[in-house]
Amino acid sequence: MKNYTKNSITVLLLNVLFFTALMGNESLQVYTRETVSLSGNWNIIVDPYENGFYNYRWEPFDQMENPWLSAFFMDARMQTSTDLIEYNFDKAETLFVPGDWNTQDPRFYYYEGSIWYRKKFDAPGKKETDKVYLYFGAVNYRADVYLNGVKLGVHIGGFTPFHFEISDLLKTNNNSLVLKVDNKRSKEGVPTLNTDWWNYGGITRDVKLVVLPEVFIRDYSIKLESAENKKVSGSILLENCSEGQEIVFSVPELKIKLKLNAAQNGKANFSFTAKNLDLWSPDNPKLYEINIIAGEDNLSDLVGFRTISVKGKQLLLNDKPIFLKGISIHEEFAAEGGGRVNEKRKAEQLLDWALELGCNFVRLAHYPHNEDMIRLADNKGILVWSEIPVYWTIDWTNRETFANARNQLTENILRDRNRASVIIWSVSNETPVRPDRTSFLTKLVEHVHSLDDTRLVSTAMEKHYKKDDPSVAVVEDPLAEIVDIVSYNQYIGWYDGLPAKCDTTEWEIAYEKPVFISEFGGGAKYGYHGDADTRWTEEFQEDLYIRNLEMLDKIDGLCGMSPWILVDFRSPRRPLAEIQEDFNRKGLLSEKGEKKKAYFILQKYYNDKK
Ligand code: GCB
Repeated sequence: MKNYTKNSITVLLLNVLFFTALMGNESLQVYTRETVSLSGNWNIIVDPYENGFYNYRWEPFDQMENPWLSAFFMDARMQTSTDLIEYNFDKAETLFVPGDWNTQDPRFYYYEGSIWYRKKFDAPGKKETDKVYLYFGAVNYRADVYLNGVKLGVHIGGFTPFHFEISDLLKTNNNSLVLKVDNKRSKEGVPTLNTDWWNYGGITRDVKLVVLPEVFIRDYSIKLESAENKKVSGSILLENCSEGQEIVFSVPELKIKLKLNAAQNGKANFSFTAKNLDLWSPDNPKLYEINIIAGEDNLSDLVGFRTISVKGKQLLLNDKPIFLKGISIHEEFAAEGGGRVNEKRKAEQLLDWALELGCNFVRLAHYPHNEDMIRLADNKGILVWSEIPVYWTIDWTNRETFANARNQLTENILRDRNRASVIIWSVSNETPVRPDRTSFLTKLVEHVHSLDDTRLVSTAMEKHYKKDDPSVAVVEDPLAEIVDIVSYNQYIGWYDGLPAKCDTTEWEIAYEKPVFISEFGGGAKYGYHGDADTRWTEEFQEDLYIRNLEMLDKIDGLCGMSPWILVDFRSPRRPLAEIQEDFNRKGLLSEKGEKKKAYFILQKYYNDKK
């Protein structure tokens, strides 16, 4: 390896200083702030062998005191005609950010591995004392992030936001931001090796620069404590402030204006009662502007106030029973050939399809969706089930896997805990009933309670049959004891018998809790017609919906459902030629948005439902 150009620049010593193994997370509220977007074309280098990351002894360059210029994060260029540097971002091809790589170039359709991204940018206008943060909406799956050759850190998990403070590393011009993005699946990952959705890689959500004054509002939380008393409480968290820092919190429409003082840890709690508070609900998605001012910083947001609770087998929104007319949704928009939703208009189209179906609820499967989706749900009055990708067969006894799942849950909750639309945090989907899994998930449920005591916790479980009577379906899962609503997926008529089996199946759910059907469904290819006995026809799916709805309606305590699924979605598990062609066909709409017959069955059921 003598040929390699070595570099001894000392700035790299800083790598050790700035390196953080897995991002810890303090949240940063960014969505409503003025930011500088780094969207656009980024130069990329495809690196299946991770050549830009490891030397030929497989030692990571970024842990060496003097990494060679061959480390891609150095973003180096040949200076003399004899230099040997075997990459050049300036001349490299580009990909659009935000966006998955799979649908931007046919070469990357099935790609799982590393791609390096590089963006050059000038520092945004700022005062000497200002703080600059670099914010990522999501990168799937692992992101190693470098600025001007210095490692900022690593983030693991493909669907939640993370950020770095970069004030001290920023140059006035020509900053080099480099990411190694790796979407390789692994046994110990969350999700693990096996999923039923496309493993879209890349910088899939927005990248933003945020300039903040030295003392700034990092985060806040707000909640309606009681629908009856209309009492609201919350807290505000400042960064870099001294004890006693003044904060003004106001809700102009309610004529609420509170003067607060931060404690030593930067926190200030508040509460108020507003007898004239108009509660948020699907029928009345009322949002109030709130303003927080602290020193030179101010943060505004739109917030709805509602409660969600259970009483016996009843689900109550603002103390009144509600039936969740739901549908499951993947964060994908393939209508125009794309994959992951990377624009607000696409998120909005998905929600508008759900509204047209008659829904007041969406299950955002199987991972946190983009923030636009949640904000739009707030605006449109759609209730939300929010989930992390603890799916099927996680490595239950691995401590890192647990830390990773817990971290994704934290990041999800801290991003969305002020959104009225979100009523359920789900910790997993279809996991096997065994002690190591139950202890893993119990700890996650406890973690949710510690972060947010205002919402329900659930998980999508599975059904079983009574041992002595196979015509009676039951849920036997210790997890059902600790979640707030008993939710489960069931596929009678598709994986379990044919649709007629619904007619002879009865349900006995032994728990004194509301019952929610988190999935049911079957596949149909749009435009493929035949009789109801022919699998993949629209008629088969239509019949399956008719019989399932009739069966499910008889369940004692049924509080709603989110059939599987709104739109056909890509999955590597679905290769059947002429029918699937890489799409799971259980959508009520084709990937282009064409309505199948079953769509109208569910629409009528929801429209008739009180
Ligand atoms: C399930 C999973 C979902 C799959 C679906 C299917 O139970 O929760 O992720 O896509 O079944 O189509 O098999």
